[in-house]
Amino acid sequence: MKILFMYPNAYLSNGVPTGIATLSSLLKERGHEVDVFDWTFIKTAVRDTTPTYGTRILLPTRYTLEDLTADDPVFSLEDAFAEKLQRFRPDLVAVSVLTGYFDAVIDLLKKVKPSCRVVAGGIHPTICPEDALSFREIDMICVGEGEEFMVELCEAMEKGKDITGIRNLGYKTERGTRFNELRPFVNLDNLPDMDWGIFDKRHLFRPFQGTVYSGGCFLMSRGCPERCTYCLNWAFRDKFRGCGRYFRFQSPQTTGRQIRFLKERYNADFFRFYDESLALFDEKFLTSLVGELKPLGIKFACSLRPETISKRKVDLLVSMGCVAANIGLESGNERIRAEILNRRMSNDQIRHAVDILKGANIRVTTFNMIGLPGETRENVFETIELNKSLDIPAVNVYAIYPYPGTEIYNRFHPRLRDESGMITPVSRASSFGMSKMTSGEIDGLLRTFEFYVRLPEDIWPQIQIAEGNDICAEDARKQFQERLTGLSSRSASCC
Ligand code: B12
Ligand code: SF4
Repeated sequence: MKILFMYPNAYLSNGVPTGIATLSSLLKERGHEVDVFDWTFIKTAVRDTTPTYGTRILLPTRYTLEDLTADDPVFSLEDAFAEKLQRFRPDLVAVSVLTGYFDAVIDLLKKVKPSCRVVAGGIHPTICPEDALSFREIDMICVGEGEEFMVELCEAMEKGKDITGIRNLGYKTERGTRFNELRPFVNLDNLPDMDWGIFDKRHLFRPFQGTVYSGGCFLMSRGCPERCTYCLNWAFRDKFRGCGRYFRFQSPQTTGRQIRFLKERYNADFFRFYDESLALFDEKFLTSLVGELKPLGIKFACSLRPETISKRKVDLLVSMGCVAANIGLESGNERIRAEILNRRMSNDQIRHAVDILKGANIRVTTFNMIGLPGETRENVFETIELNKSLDIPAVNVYAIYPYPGTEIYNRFHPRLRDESGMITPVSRASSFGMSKMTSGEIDGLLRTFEFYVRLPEDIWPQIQIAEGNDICAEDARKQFQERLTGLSSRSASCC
């Protein structure tokens, strides 16, 4: 069978997606041919959607991703897809899609209709299966994990067998949609090494502190023990009750084997671990991981929850290659953080954790959100003040998006689709009206958040002018940006 994956993604937002890379590897093991239609390097006017406001620095590198793509031809997404279909002639198109990209995928499939069947998997079909199946362009979906599902589906299709009994399948019948029983979770230690080979090599571009490394994304766990109200883990935990232990992780030996493979095969030496917090693991596990990773001499960035951090654990992380960490601070107001977001950590815990990390020479960044339910402008300044007090080199800030399935969504019930039938794009997340600020005010604070954090308080009145949406405000922002980074156009994105 020939399977063409589709990875809808923002232009130049690089990093090989772990889901498709694992599915591709498994399918190839079974003798199938695999290719990917990846939007990341298609230079078009079609862009998402998801502006990130944050410090995109830090040190300039010899070359940037923009340099590497400067000579790429401009293509329309439709032409690129039509050409791919024509060249590869797939027997199945397999789309991996998040909510924010779903409408763009449907739009593309409407314009360029593959002559084979289309299966969709990933977050949107898993969380909104009825919505995903309501489109003529999608023949069937996978709810949840796709490994065993895809192997069974492709084998059945190849042999012309009935597919309607396959677990995790959602499909259409004359009498409506049918959703099959969910299968138990896969054992993460049984998964193959990821296949990064089907992706454009520029996905491996990893600038860090002025040096260009080669590498990508890695997860050694699935699920999460927490229940933050804005996160989909909330929904997954309930949806997959009975499928096995929700928060699972693979052994340090499997991680060591898989990272060694990526290093040897793709020269990968810089990784971004997307596990919720590497410090969640106990010291015994981390010590074992040191034994696996230290000999490989890799560097990595990871996420850490402040309340899981201790000096001893941080020392272990450093000795296995940790050089950068981000902390989900989200709000500077402890009540909002605890009551609205269900993240129970104090500002003191955050400060203490950051001190430990900085003491270990780990570069710390934070993740923050604006537009939270009930939030006022004063509350946003509490977040700014807390970040300021941490004295860290970079901050990331987003407008909260109430994704279907999250507790925040259940509480506020915004409509998934607006009057025109479209899913509200992530770029309009400020418009949900959950906070006490207007959408314009939230967008202005997103544009200037990092300036407030990193520039002296006596120029805050000027920064307020830069919150605007006119040319003067834009000019002011450019000046602040230059002052902040000492760089003008050549910037290297941070991990
Ligand atoms: C790592 C990660 C990222 C990384 C991605 C790195 C990379 N290139 O892989 C980065 C930081 C770039 C990222 C970006 C974004 N992310 Co993100 N991310 C995650 C995270 C933490 C883990 C995803 C992951 O790799 N899981 C492990 C793999 C193996 O699982 P998987 O991808 O889901 O794939 C499995 C199944 O879904 C299924 N499957 C997947 N595709 C397909 C296709 C077919 C055909 C089949 C049959 C099955 C199948 O099989 C796979 C194996 O079992 C999740 C949280 C979570 N719990 O999922 C959020 C999450 C997916 N991200 C989210 C969001 C919102 C985003 C952004 C939009 C953020 C932003 N504002 O920019 C962007 C969009 C990028 C994009 N185009 O996908 C949301 C999605 C919400 C939604 N409803 O869509 C999540 C769920 C977090 C949350 N808020 O709860 N993300
Ligand atoms: S936001 Fe992070 S800590 Fe909270 S439930 Fe999601 S993955 Fe877990």
